[in-house]
Amino acid sequence: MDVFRRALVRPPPANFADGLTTVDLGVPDVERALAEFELYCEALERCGLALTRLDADPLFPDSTFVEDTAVLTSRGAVLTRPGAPSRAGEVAAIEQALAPFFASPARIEAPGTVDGGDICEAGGHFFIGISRRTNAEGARQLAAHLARMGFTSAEVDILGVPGILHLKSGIAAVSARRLVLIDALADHPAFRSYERIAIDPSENYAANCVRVNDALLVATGYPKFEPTARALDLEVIALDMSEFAKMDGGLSCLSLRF
Ligand code: CIR
Repeated sequence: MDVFRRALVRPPPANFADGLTTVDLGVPDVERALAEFELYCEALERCGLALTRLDADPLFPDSTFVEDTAVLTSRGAVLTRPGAPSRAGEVAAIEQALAPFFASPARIEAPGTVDGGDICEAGGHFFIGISRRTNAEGARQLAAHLARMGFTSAEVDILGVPGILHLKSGIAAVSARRLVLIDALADHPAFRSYERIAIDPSENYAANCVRVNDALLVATGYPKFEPTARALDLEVIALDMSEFAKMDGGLSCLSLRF
């Protein structure tokens, strides 16, 4: 797995509750979301990452979910074109913030759309989810950019998979060869050659865990997954994601790691 040294983060704005959501978990409490966000940032720092913190931006209520605006690799960056029109303007600030670290990033062009949440890397191979946010043209452009950098990729169509917004709502790579998967994705041919760790269907949200160097960030409140996570020989850092879950967000969405 790549060693991460930095991450880009952005706190939720005061109007966070005006963002997009498909779930019915209630209205997020912004004060509480900010407290969860701070603990998330502390966890990344404990993993050795230096954080670039952008200011909150009320023009974009979903802008705390920075992961969707770029695909960062060890060999270059691709700025995305988010699939939700209300989020398209989020990319400009991210482009500026990444400029010191990534010279001449590639970008997804219209009519392509890609949300970073649909992209999962496992040891130099990228799974690209086709979803309501990432379309076939966006996937094609991204695959070509990745190929130019020397990476391989495979598409995974999640349009028929109920209950997940992005591919990474249902999958995480905990090592180059080992994936955590929800049941609905477990038998997909793209994952056949991997060691697969199953998520109990009552705990699908737990699939969005994040490997950061020698640690695994997991969401609190998933008692079936927690012992599995603890058996992986990684430091497990459990974080409360209650307010972000209300807006369809998970652990991976809150940072761009590189
Ligand atoms: C959205 O609908 O775009 C946000 N409310 C949630 C985005 C979550 N991002 C992610 O899973 N990568």
